[in-house]
Amino acid sequence: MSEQSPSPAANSRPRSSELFARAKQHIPGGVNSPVRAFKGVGGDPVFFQSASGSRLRDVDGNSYIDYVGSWGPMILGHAHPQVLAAVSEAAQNGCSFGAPTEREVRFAELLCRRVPSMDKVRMVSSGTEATMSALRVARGFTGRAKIVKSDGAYHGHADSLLVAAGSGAATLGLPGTAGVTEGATRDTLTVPWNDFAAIDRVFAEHRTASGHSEIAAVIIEPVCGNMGCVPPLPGYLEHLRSLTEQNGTVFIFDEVMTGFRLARGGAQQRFAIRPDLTCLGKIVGGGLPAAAYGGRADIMDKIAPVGPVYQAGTLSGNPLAVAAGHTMLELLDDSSIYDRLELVSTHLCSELRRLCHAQNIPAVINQVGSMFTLFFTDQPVRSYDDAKRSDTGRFARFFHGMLARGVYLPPSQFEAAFLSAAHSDEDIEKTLDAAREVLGTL
Ligand code: HOZ
Repeated sequence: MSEQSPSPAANSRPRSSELFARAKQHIPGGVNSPVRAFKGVGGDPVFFQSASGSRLRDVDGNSYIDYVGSWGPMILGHAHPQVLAAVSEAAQNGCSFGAPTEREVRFAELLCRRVPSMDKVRMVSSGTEATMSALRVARGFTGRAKIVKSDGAYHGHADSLLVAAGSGAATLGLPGTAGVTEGATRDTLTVPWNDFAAIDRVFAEHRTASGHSEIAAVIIEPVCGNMGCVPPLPGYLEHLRSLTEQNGTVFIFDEVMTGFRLARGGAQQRFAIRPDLTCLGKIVGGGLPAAAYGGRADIMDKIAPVGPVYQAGTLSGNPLAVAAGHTMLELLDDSSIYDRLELVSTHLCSELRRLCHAQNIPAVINQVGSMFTLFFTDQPVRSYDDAKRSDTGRFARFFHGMLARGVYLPPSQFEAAFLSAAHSDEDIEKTLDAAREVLGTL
């Protein structure tokens, strides 16, 4: 694939627009997942043809430096040759057995070595399944019903979690979701992210007559990525850990985005906090549909067929997905990858900050490792309410200016951008050149 970025004038997308019109005839909204429809920024989505390293190529022949990375999995860049080879080798032996394989055993061993809090792990096919199942086992283990999530956090689209949800629900401004019954969300409690007093209050308010907590689980994204990137305040994760421990509540890290991205062992390694259960997705499948949940053996042993909590899946532990994920995690064993990701992301974000400042454009750039978001606001962004106060119209103009200059950012203010190991210094300089021009027009 050519590494040439097209000039703005050349970056038109008639074929994408034609495909979008056709797609809308037979696919709801023309897309298979809502954020992709560009409702958050306006205009027609880009239809892609191929990808390699840090670059995407669309159906009109335009090339883009990619900061979406398939929403997180492509930490090594697109079409990594070793990952492709592993998938094609696995495919020669059959695409799915619906029965155990040696590959799954080796993968489970690797995951339990790599993720600090993981004694046992169960493979599933999507992040939604991982969080839904983790909550079910937390309820089965504790015998309690209530769960707590943060406003603006997104943990997939299971009914009980579509309350004050981030990601696509935030992009479309949907506070709740039609089709989800009151019964399904009755036991879901929400608190503002990073609000110490609010979580204390929820624990104080939900106790039985004998004083026991009614809360089965607290589920969090240790660094929120679905309201844009919003890190935890110092001490917040520690506070949640000790509160859940005191109350016999299962503490769940949804590391679908942060797992193997923020450190070799995920956010829990980076922040040195041990959750009881961890949900994994995205990188764990190496770009194929795979996810997992795991943690303390005494909790995981409640799952069928050992225990009474039922959970199953025909494609769980799929050999192609496991081959891709295993190869990617082996490649990520090299800590120098994380060192460079940190360095390059920090450089990109501090230069973007400098450019905004030079143009007198109020902006906050939140960054943790290779996850970041630019919010057009003059106030710190520490919660979903803060994120919602940023200038989304300006974000949309910035997004389109960058797109026209060959830089593909997440098409929503409420999604994190991701850097990959394949982004070269030249990619970063081109991105900054584009940003300088676009910011000048805002
Ligand atoms: N909800 C995903 C990111 N937070 C995006 C899904 C997609 O469009 O692929």
